[in-house]
Amino acid sequence: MKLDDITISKAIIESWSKDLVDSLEVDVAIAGGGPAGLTAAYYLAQQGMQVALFERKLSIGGGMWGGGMMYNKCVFQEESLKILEEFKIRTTKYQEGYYLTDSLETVCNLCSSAIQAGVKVFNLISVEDVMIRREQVTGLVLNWSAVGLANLHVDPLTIRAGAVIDATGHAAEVAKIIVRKIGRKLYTDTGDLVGEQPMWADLGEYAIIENTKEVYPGVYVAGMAANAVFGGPRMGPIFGGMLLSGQKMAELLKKRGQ
Ligand code: 48F
Repeated sequence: MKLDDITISKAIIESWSKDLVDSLEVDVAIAGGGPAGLTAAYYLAQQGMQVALFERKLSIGGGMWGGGMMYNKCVFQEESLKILEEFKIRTTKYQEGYYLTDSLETVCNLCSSAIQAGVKVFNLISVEDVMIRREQVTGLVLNWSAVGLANLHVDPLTIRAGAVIDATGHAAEVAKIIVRKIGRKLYTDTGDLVGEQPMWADLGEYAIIENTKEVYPGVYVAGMAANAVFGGPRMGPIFGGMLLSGQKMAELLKKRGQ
């Protein structure tokens, strides 16, 4: 059969546009496609929720690809083994309590499981603002990452969401936008971002679970963003906390009836 170039273009444009139109009103919108965002997205979709995830970069996976200092291995603790099994990510035991995965396999499996569970992933799109109605975040304001990179003056588009998850990692970008736009009103001691603490894997990994919670009406923080907002330590290339944080987020939103 002869191939028609225009049909190829039409197929892509129509199908992608439909995905975005279908995602203009979702149960949960996630900013950031690192390990925490992908894990939350997967479990939320498994619960039957409509989930859209927006990732600034071309590639999904955030800080996982490079393992530790570009050695592409990730370390996981015992508590995260069940989640790794769920994603069919293979582990090898290094010693009691320490497990290794191939970082590339880890990202690929998290991503493909999320998409196959029904998550709509939009890469190359940045969250640049939030929509607030009556002191509640009700959606995200989006633009092409390329627009920001090229410093172009192009207005964004908006989507509505029952809940927003800030899974933007160290930068905690959604929480930062809220403080910038409406002042120090976060559910932290100062109302502002407390800021992440120096590296301490043991404390950081446990703090991140505790810090995975609502940070402003309608906005929840997961992954490294949770420690950046509430003031927990960073933890480097151990990643169990990110997956456990994503899983906890899905449980929280289920309880909230989102
Ligand atoms: O940084 P990232 O991997 O966050 P995470 O899921 O995991 C943290 C670990 O990778 C590591 C660590 C473990 O010890 O500390 O850093 O919490 O993924 C965050 C993703 O969010 C994207 C960013 O490109 C990255 O892929 N992102 C950041 N800001 C925006 C964004 C934004 N405004 N809009 C869309 N995506």
